[in-house]
Amino acid sequence: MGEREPKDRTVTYDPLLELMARFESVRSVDTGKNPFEGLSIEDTLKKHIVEGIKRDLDRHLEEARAVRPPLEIINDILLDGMKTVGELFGAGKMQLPFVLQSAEVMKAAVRHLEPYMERVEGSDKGSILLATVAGDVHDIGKNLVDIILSNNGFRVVNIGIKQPIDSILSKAAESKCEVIGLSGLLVKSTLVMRDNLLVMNERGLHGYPVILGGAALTRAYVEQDLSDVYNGSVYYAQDAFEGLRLMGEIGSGEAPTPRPLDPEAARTTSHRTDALDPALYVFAGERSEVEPLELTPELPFYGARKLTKVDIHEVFKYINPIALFRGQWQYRRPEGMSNPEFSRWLEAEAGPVFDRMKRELGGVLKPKVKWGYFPCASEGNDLIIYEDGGARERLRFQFPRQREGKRLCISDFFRSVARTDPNSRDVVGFQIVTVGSGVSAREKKLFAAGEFQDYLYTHGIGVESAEALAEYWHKQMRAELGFGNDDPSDLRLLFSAKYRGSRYSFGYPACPNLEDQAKLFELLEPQDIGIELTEEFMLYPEQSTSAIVVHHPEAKYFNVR
Ligand code: B1M
Repeated sequence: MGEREPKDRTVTYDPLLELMARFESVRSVDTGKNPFEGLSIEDTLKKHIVEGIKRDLDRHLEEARAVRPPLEIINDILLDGMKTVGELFGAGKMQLPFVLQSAEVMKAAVRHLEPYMERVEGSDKGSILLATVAGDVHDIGKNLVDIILSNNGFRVVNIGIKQPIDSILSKAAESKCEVIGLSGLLVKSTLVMRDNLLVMNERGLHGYPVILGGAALTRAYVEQDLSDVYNGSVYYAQDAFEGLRLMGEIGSGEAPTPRPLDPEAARTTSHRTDALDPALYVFAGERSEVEPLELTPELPFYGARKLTKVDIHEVFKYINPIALFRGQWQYRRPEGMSNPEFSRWLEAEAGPVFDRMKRELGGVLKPKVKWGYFPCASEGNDLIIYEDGGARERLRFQFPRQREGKRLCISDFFRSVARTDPNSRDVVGFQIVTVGSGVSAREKKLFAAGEFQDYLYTHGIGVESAEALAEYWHKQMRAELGFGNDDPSDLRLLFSAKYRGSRYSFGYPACPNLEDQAKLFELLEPQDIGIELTEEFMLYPEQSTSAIVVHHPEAKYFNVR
């Protein structure tokens, strides 16, 4: 991976940057002069860290080593640089990709110094066992936490994804970790975390402080419900930096007590495990006012087809830059910057990275699609899928209905069984797409090599390419169904679903039952394009996604609660 020196890594030049003032006068970018000229060795090394500069790092570390022991270089100089990075990030003055670039330099520096250090027990600021819980395959969130903690002086034992509590506890004991950190993105993972805490109680292991993180968690759930369940201390970390703050506080013996919640906030941040409780869904009763269509599209063909040759550059056109830049790469609009200014900044900063990544990953991503159409009819909340000819039931989906408001349910968009016969069934589409497993292999290598910034960039492109392929193929399906001409000409409008019908993914709020993936597999049999369903109804490769395609013009995203 070629070394890239940063341009201006900060978004604005406001007073907070005075933290970096002593580096300002010698910015490498504009002057072409030696960026370190006139700086003490301490400031030189801090500049390496804060500005993420790898060039000449080894030489400067050797200079420092001539006058200071390596451990002191790490603790007093390099970690101080990382502290500044954390402060800039916390104040919204530095973006995550640049934080990762600083972490890369930190890691490279520690690697350089390690051979000269004796490993002193307890020389780290604290230790944490990190795992993604059983049944959950999400790696990136946990790995970002690993990068931030380990490059800020903590010892991290990262044991990977899908970890049962037994291995979490035995590895924590074996590696003498003080804290346990659990991550998970699935709604189900929040229940697994609860079960894990109960096991720890039972085994008298509540001496471990536990930090929990992941998108399906809420602060209220952790700091109230789980705090009540666990006999020890349990904390919620919204992001890696909150994890860092918590580790600091736990390590310094300040043993923070979870903040008491404002009762109003607790009411509004209700927990999402209700997404798993069938008792909370309405499977019968009053229908919505959606009228199925009198004239439905012709079945384009019956059953499933596959496409194994897709031009990846065509797929790239369907990547939603907002989801990539803000969602995956986590660029944030700094306070005081207007939206148009931020868009321009993003275009200048993230745009070239996007172009580079497209070039580098073009050959790694292997897009493949399986899709199909089936005769169908609704019966209450059920959607019945028929065999070819429409006479015999093949399988049925049972969708939940909104309890309030419009009382929507996916089956309402289809003609009812009472009003159709085998010759006049409605039509439903299904799709499943993948960009293959090559990108995960590449991510692993980048992470292991300490190329953290490219790790984040690569992961983001990988998963957003899968989403883009789904968008692209949904467009083809609208054309096959006969209403492709209704599509907007501006591709960007596709990202806000400005087209006829909708693509609903199982596990998302209108059809939350992840187990329906098994029925989709029965219909599409995507194993021949390399997609497998795990026991927990997740898709392998990770960069895959599936959906039910509904043609009704009123079908739009909705939440079932
Ligand atoms: Co999908 N997906 N997805 N998806 N996806 C989720 C996870 C979902 C929550 C969306 C939703 O319902 N609103 C939902 C799961 C819900 C459930 O459990 N039922 C979901 C679903 C259902 C699915 C599919 C099943 C849909 C389908 O195809 N039928 C499918 C499954 C894919 C598979 O099985 N392989 C699928 C597919 C996809 C894409 C491929 C298109 C894409 C990438 C998925 C991936 O990353 N592997 C995708 C995306 C992008 C998302 C969302 C929108 C974003 C996830 C993400 O990349 N976050 C997600 C909804 C959401 O999170 N808002 C969703 C960025 C990542 C860096 O954040 O891991 O949260 P995160 O880590 C953060 C913090 O949480 C925190 O710090 C990190 C850094 O700041 N943190 C910690 C995490 N762990 C921590 C530990 C700590 C401290 C902090 O201390 C120990």
